Amino acid sequence: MNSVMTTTSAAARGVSHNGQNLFNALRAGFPETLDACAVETDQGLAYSWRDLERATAMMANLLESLDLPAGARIAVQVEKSVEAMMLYLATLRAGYVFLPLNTAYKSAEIDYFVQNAEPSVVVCSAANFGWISKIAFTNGAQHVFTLDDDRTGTWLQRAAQCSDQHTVALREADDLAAILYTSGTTGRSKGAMLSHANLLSNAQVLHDYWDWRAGDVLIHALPIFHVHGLFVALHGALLAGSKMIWLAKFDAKTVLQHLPQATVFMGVPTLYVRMLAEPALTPALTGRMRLFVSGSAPMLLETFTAWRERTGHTILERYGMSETVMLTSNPCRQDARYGVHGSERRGGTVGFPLPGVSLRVCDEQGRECTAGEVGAIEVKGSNVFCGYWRMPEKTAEEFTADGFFKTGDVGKFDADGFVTIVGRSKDLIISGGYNVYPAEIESFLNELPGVAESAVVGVPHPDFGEVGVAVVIPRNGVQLDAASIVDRLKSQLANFKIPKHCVVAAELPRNAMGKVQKNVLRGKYRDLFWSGT
Ligand code: MCA
Ligand code: AMP
Repeated sequence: MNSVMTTTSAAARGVSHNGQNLFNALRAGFPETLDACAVETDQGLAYSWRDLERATAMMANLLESLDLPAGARIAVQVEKSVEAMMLYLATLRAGYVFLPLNTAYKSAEIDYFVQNAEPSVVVCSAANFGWISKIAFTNGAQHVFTLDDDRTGTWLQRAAQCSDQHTVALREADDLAAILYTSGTTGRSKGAMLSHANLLSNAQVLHDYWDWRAGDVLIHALPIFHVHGLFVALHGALLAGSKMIWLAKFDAKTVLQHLPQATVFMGVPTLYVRMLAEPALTPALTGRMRLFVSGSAPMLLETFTAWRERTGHTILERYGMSETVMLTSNPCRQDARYGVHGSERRGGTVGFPLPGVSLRVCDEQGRECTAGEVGAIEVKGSNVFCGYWRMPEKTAEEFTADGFFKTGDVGKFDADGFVTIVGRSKDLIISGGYNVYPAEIESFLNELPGVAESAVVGVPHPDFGEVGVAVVIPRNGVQLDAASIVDRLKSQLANFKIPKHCVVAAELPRNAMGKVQKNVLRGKYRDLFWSGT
């Protein structure tokens, strides 16, 4: 274990890599001593850097043996495991496009993603093979494999027969590395296309900005089907040649047990709220830690303050999106661009634009706001995605004439340069770090028999930060039952999207223009779970 602490990464030693394939850059971060421990799991397994190198080579050879078309998508809906992470790296290595899918998605959701992305290969759990393979083959996939979190499945059986020598596929900077589906405020989900250069440039900026080093040990407790766990956390550790303590699922007590061996932790605010609820959280546990990162959802100032009081550590909050990876960050060490404030982590803000990211706040006329003025956040940089998969019109709509991406977030700069997000122009609920789009839930609700219309709004929640409340209006003469409506939704949608409360009402509040007044509903239900804000 200690050997990892004493090795220097190849990236740190300035070892160069060929081509633009992100995998090459990540592999250049592996330490010289490949036998050192790269990943230790909560199941008691240990993987060396050599294991990562060999297994990704075998899996990449398997992908290449399938004779897939250039740019083939590899869609993956599996439980978190080191092998699932290797499958992601192998997809990069072989030069194909990784398409991760939340394990909570149900058949209607998977059906849409597979129809839209047309993956050549689908990898799923053995338990879901029946229905997923049907969807996959119906939509033209050539191969469906299984992979489970106990190191079983046809994917591993086949990979075990492949050579562990593999030449990394040459890729151009603009070639796609991944597609991440993000829901739309209207219509269906959009696939955000991220290139090797998008991901690599952001990973390198974060490597420097967060002062990653070979001696770091990351507690990896996030899912690996979204940006935070798959890119921000994983790329950070790999580029630095840092060991990961790999937790299959977040559990506050388990994280606390591992804190004394770790130096870096990343989480959404809910994870910090849950750890604060543990009496065992004391400064003694966090003595070796150097960095706690929070993002994906707004962190309440009271959580930020409570964490500092309980542990002596100041959480670093940062802000990003699937379309852009990371955009802003509070500083880890001195940021020379911001003078006396350049080393301050300011609670309630998401910090400064990262080096290489142009971020502006604009009013409705498109003029740049001055410090303190609230407006739309727009961004530009090598981290900004290549567009939405097969949606050129939608892509064009989301960019300004001068090439800035419209984030849909509303915010401001303060006089010292810190960015604060004050709201969203997009109708979005962020619940425990997962995005829930009211329009999607409403469209499912409106399809149910007897439903005339519906509205879904987000309200404060002590654990998830925000949760959905559904207000459903029956058709004339129909009796609706809220509990059975929720049951119907549960059979069709991922569990985190299910409104935590459902009300059957006579009508929706509307303004003079006939538009539903969601702010009135938010006000009405805001104390339903929590009156703490
Ligand atoms: C679970 N449940 C939820 C959520 N998670 N409800 C609302 N919101 C959620 N996030 C519900 C389930 O539906 C279930 O309800 C019950 O809680 C227990 O489910 P379970 O899976 O056991 O929950 P858990 O293990 O306690 O999960 C909570 C969690 C998880 C650990 C906070 O949601 C999580 O890992 N969140 C992190 C998401 C993340 O990585 N986001 C990054 C996105 P029932 O029993 O009624 O069925 S990347 C991003 O946003 C950008 C780019 C960025 O900036 O990073
Ligand atoms: P996603 O669609 O999962 O990429 O979610 C991106 C959205 O998450 C952003 O547009 C923001 O609204 C939100 N977000 C991410 N990080 C933060 C943060 N630190 N504070 C507030 N909102 C955030």
